[in-house]
Amino acid sequence: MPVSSVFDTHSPQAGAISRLFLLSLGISAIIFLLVVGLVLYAIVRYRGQPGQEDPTPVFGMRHLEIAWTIAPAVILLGMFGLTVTTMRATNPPAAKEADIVITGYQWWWDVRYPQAHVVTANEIHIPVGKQLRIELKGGDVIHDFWVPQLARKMDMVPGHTNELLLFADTPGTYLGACAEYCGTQHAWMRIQVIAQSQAEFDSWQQAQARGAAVTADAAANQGAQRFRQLTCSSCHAIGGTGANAQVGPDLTHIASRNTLGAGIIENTPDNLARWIANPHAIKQGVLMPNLQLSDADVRALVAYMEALK
Ligand code: HEC
Ligand SMILES: [Cu+2]
Repeated sequence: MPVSSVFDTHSPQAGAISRLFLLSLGISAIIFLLVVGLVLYAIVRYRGQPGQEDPTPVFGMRHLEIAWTIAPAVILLGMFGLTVTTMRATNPPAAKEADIVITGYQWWWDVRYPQAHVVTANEIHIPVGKQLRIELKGGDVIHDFWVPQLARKMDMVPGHTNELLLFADTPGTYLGACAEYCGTQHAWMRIQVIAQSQAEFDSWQQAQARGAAVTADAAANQGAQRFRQLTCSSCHAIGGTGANAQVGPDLTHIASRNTLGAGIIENTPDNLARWIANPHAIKQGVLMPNLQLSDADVRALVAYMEALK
């Protein structure tokens, strides 16, 4: 699994946020050490001695009071200025068509590329070195999109579209998560951003834009038929087959994804079978029902999904 550290940023906007964070951490550390140091010094230096009289109390000290009013005011003003600059650096420029539209659902992400007519889920492919404009929406409750190494953190609110810039300077897989508690499986609402060279990205996008693969495999065709009969198609879309419901993730190219259930398990044939047989055993409370399928149905459905490259 790739790691995701706020200290290892890969975009100008994430870098700006990280620098501001480190600066405020540094300033806070200095103030903390100063206060604790002075308290410790006073405790030791002015500790009571046997037979000593009480010291005379001191009231007011204008110079000191002016100093400790002005110093924090200057620090706060400075931080305010830097925060405004950072916000400017991380906000997208004035309205332009979105490159990717991401909608948060309990507990997965719907990902659309409107210009290329591509729909996928939980894994966002992007070309390296390009500032992409992302629209964020909430499909049911409030979610929050956060990929710390690449972009700022942003709420996904039902009925309101938010925007952010997504950029990666190096190819790789960057992890993110929902950062706004949204119900039982909030912790397993993970997202991957897969940054690729422009050529790799283009061929991925072309493959995703095609309808579902057609195979001659008997088991896979049996699975396709069961998919329609078993009401899978009342929740899932598979491009080019007439299944176009959007309650759950689009499955047109499910076999091309790394994970299932928004990152909870790797996408292998065995795991796919476990998921279809009973998704609740893997992701408790998930909004896909346990359809009590026979082993034969599970096998056929897995053969079908594995063909959906
Ligand atoms: C009531 C709606 C509903 C029905 C019916 C349903 N699903 Fe799902 N399915 C979902 C939802 C919602 C998710 C996403 C769950 C999550 O990750 O939290 C999902 C996830 C999946 C995934 C994982 C996709 C991914 O990218 O992570 C697969 C595979 C899948 N369903 C296959 C099926 C099959 C096969 C059937 C029929 C036997 C079926 N589903 C029936 C709602 C449904
Ligand atoms: Cu959440």
